[in-house]
Amino acid sequence: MKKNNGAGHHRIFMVLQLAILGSILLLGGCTDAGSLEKPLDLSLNEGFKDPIGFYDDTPVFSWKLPQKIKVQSAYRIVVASKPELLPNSPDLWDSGKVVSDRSLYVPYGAKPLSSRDKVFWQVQFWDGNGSASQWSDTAFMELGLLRNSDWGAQWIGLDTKKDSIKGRNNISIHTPQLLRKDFELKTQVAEAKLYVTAKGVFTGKINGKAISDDVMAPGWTPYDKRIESMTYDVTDLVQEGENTLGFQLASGWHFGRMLWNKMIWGSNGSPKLLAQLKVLYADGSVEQIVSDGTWTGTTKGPIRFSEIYDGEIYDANMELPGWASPKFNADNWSKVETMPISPKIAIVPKRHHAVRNKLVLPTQSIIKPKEGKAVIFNLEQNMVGVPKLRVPMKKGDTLKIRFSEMLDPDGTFYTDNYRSAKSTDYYIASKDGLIDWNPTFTFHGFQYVELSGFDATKTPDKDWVSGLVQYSDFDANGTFTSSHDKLNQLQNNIVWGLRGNFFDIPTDCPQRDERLGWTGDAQVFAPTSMFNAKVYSFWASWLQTLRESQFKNGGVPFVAPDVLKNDRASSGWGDAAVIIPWDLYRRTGDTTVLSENYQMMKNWVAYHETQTAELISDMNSFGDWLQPFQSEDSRKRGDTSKNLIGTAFFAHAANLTSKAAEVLGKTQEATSYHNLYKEVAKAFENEFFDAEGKIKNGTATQTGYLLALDFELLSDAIEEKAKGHLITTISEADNHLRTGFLGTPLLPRVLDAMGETDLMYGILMKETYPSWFYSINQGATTMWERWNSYSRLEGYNPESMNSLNHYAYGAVGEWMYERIAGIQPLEPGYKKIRIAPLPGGGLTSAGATYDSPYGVVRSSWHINGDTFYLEAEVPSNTTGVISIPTREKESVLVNGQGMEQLNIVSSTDKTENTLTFQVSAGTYSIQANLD
Ligand code: RAM
Repeated sequence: MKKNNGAGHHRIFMVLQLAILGSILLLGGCTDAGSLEKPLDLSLNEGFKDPIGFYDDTPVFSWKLPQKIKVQSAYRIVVASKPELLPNSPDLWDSGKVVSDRSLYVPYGAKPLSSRDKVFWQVQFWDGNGSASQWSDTAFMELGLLRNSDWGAQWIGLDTKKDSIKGRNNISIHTPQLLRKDFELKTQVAEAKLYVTAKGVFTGKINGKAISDDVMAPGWTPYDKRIESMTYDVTDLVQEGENTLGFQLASGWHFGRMLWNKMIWGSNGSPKLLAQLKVLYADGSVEQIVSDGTWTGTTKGPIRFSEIYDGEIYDANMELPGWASPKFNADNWSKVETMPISPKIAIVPKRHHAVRNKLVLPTQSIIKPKEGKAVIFNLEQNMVGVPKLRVPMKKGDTLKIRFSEMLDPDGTFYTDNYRSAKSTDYYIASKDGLIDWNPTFTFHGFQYVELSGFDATKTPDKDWVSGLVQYSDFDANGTFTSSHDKLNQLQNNIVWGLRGNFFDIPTDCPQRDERLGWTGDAQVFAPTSMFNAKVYSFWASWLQTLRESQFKNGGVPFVAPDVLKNDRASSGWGDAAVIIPWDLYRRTGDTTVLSENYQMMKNWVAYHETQTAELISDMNSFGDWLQPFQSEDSRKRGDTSKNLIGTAFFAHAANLTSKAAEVLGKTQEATSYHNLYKEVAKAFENEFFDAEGKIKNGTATQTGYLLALDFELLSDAIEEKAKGHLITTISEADNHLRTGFLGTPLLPRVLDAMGETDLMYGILMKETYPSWFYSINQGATTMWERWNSYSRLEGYNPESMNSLNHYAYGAVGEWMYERIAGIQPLEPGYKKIRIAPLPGGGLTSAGATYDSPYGVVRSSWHINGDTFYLEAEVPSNTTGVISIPTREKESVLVNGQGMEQLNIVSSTDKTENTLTFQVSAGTYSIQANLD
């Protein structure tokens, strides 16, 4: 398939340059290891370490320098087909010694690799004095099946459509199926790799043992264009002699009733599996077992029903012991139907990590309602995933498992906000005693689990229920703490909002009959997510989905994958197509994310233009979605004019596209997009701002001013005046925010840039509605969709569109890291870092750690009396600019020494009362008198 759009060309060009440079600089036969400590943390592309089933045949290489090293002056990468060839005889690629401080995203400089290739690599660097390091440990990667033609298998499955149940809107609900195949392996096996995917979702076993812990694999992509495959190393599961492959297959997203009961991809046919097991024998011969017409299947397994929104039904009486092992009698199983692989749908390796069980939350307390036999288990944390049950039951009884995010004041379940999602599981017991179970092909958003139907002679125990927290398999990337409990709770809620909504794709909510990749939500939350978790590959993958979902006319759908299929776009939502690539580039320094998405960015700007008359936009918009105190007729879209919003985003999109063009070396395009930005900005100012800097032709909202100021759309004189009006709109709101989805992330950025940080602290720490702490005061353990989703006084928001796990307002996390703690990139990828903490809001301490592409950045401060203390860490191969809140240069000590002694040149900013100085990589203990 045509991969990565423009990225290929860009890379090939750079590769050539590097190859030439490399060969000039290669010192003959110089593979000598130096004495400096070796480079660490070798990774590929968006942070993959020793991946198998990798997706990219021309990867980019990254490494980190040991902490002591300040800068890199040169590097050398060697790549070979066998580890023993390294480092001296790399048969695939030798970059040669390249004089460069680049330690991230260095393109592979040889011809593209092929499907299944396994390659090994090492890297060595030279420091600022020209001393060489030892060679790194050997890292590797193995490619998955990159092309449809790599598959010898066929799609297989039972025709479950013919006896499917008809659900809402006459949608077919398919019974999950089991598929199996017995096979012989003739001699000792050296290695076995399983390549597998599904139209639907699957779990697999070999000889009775699970092939992986992945949940809901292969995940969710635009299935009419691309289906991702998984690669598993199953060497330890196969054996000489008899073997069995067994799979469970269910509808998942592919055959699910997506939003408001639409069947998008699965209206024809039934779920299907595609599997290919490649066995390498010890004697060097190869054998493949593929999914084909020789497999058999049954729908008579224990999972009777599975649906993402509605839940799962499991009948233990129908368990088939040994079904995925040899010697099982499958005589009454049916032959599967087969379907060839279509050339129109690319089957490619998954390009980020599948969902997994990431955490286990225990029950904290048990509630017994006054009436009825149900018992409620409270995890005291709103989460996403499935319950893990160890419950005593009586043979033949049905355990009913219900979920809710919060309770009604009378202690009963609040489930109005699940809307039509039944979100209920059932387990039918086959014997007396403890059952051990969790659902497989559904997930829920919940804090409370209600059980009924258990053995009533037993007293409910907390051990009966715990929560398996499921999200895409990434690690944490940063930490934020402060001296303020509610601020810490807010950080916690932001992280839980992230965990709850990074379920293979970025979703708006995880619990109701929606759970879709809303583009607007994604664009506001992406920066904060990058601080908190290693989600670069997650986003890069979703951007591919976004590219594939873009309409021919450049419009970008409301949600991606696009299940609405209405060819409609919204300003502020479709802008995810430009904002996210640019932000990812800023955070990582990886130009690939720009080259991959540049065409999409251009197309989106072109679409903006089609929605304008004389550069003023009339694009449809969800507006400043869910703005508090909006007028009655705003239809949730807030009071900011949609024309103002559309025009502002048009200008901003042109501006970011211009910046991307510049990075990619497309100078002419950079100029023309820049000119477009300026022209639109001018039109914007004329249309929406009067000579006094006040909004005209629409309601003067906080968000209207924020868009104009953050996107830099006003001329200097008008801008100054507009700032004053912004402050007025805030003070008229008693220093509360009045922003919805679009305005909220801009509020801290703009007030900070204006030097109004005290005001921003005030807004952040407001306890009353609307504010962040308000939801915390009402008991929130996650971010909520609305500023007033629930209040202890008034109960739930009467609207059923009321998710209690919605990350959008968590966008303030960016400011918490960047300014309260004080870690910001000054150059893409944190090559140059600003450490500028901002004491305020009565905080006596705050701090963050952030694992940047170059290594850990730390900024942690506290105040003791009149003295300010800062611990700062600037990673190797970067430089830092530190700003501290003092003007008393003489009072400053850096690692115990005065600045004069250290020869540190500093500058003072009188308006901000800060002292600023440059540092090289290292750790710094700083203290200073506060002004
Ligand atoms: C609802 C959700 C979602 C938002 C759209 C416009 O579906 O609130 O987060 O983006 O509306």
